[in-house]
Amino acid sequence: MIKTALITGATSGIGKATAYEFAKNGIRLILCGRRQERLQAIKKELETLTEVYTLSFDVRDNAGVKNAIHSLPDNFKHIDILINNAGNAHGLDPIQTGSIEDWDAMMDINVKGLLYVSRAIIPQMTERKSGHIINIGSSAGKEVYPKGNVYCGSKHAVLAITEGMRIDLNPYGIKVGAVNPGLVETEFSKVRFKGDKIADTVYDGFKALQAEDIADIIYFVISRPYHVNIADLLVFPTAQANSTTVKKEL
Ligand code: NDP
Ligand code: 8X3
Repeated sequence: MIKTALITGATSGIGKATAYEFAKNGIRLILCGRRQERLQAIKKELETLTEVYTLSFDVRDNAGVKNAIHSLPDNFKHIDILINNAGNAHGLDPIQTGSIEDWDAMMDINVKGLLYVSRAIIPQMTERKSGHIINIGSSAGKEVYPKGNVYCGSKHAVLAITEGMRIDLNPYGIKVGAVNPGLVETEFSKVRFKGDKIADTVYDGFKALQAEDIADIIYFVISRPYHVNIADLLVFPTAQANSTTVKKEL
């Protein structure tokens, strides 16, 4: 039977690459993000491969999230796979000078947004006693690095919430896991550094992970047999040993 996946943050980077990978494999798609034009363009490209529906909402807006999920047409209402991917780092500052606006964005999007989307979808999974949820964490959810404070906090929260989901949803046979990448070359650094030119140098001197590498892994995770749940996966580019050790050739 054809499965349906809802991907948040599908307008760019890891979410977009996952949409392409899933489409190649015939998975019906619900693509989410704030940038409507991008969603439409991706839908147009992928519609030759699979059925695609787009939902434009900000994950920070719980009412908007609920309305969007509620508005799904019948043929997209049954969600088998949820990829909680929307998120970003905002800023890289020591705690004493950090921006409250950046902190709010990271906690509201990476943590609360993930919760809002999950809360809107999980009840249909518990009712059917089936489903698969993948939360995109980060190596920043496993170790804290200088000036990473609140972003690392948000991703540590994602890991704790993933574990909590896995425990609570265990009686329902729902799979829950986290995929935690190190450095991936996406629009992530442009958002983190707000377009500052330092954003263009983050991936210089080494081969960073590409969004497609993570999409491959996500497809691998969702295509295992039912009895296999990849609960927690950490992936670095070969040049990276941990958050602060990256072999660069400049
Ligand atoms: P991108 O900046 O390329 O993509 C981020 C996606 O999140 C966009 O599609 C964006 O869509 C969406 N998004 C951001 N804020 C909101 C919001 N308020 N409401 C709805 N959607 C939102 O970054 P990545 O692909 O790299 O990041 C994806 C995930 O991977 C994030 O959770 C990130 O923390 C994680 N990650 C990234 C790593 C990296 O090095 N790049 C490493 C480890 C983890 P739109 O703006 O259209 O709403
Ligand atoms: C993204 C990886 O090292 O920029 O989550 O925090 S890092």
